[in-house]
Amino acid sequence: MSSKRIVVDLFYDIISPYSWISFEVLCRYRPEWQSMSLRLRPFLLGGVLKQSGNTAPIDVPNKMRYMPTDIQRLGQLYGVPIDVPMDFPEVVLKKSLKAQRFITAIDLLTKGKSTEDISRQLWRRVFVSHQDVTLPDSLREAAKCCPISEDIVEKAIVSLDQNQIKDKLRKNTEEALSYGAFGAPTHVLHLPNGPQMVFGSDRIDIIGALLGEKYMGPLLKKRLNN
Ligand code: GSH
Repeated sequence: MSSKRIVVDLFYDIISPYSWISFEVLCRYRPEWQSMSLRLRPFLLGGVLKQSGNTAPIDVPNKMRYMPTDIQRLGQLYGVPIDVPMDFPEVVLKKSLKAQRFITAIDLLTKGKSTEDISRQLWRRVFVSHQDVTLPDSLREAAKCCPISEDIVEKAIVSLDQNQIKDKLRKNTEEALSYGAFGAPTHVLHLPNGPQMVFGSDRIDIIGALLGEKYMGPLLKKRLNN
């Protein structure tokens, strides 16, 4: 493999608990997988499901009943403190549009420096402390837990309905769709022989294999060679 790093786009939405799992595992592997250049790409899961013709999990009652248990199990196995809220269907219906636009704005305003922090704090609000992520004050609260200046936060809040942010989020969503996205998390590996799309937080081992890197489990436990 050449020494040039391979861009791995993680397209995610904070309404998707599976995206949080992928995000945390890939952030853990970022210093370990030297060939990977991880790019965090907020998109709109609702748009992806609709435009790909997929059925939203919320429209499949058995899936919605199964998901909390699956997520709880995965959270423990992957070391991510997810606790699916009892009113998850209502939370999904409230949508993640403002939160995703806020991440997009923070990403642009901090040139990517605070994208990881703000995304994690918004996931924590939905899946740990079960708090709102739709109102400006909720977004401000999330940002208080990150090293982001108040000035930047206010600029981001003001820009939530501006075309630059709306367009950027739409472009991310369209780009993911163009690589074949139908849900979240969607990963796109920009390999020398062409892009490869990988769906799901349960495919990190496949991502490692495609990059030619060693996967040592979700908790990145290094095994001793014997
Ligand atoms: N097996 C995947 C994983 O473990 O990550 C499931 C991911 C998943 O169900 N994601 C939801 C989705 O996009 C959003 S939270 N579902 C669409 C589908 O599965 O077709």
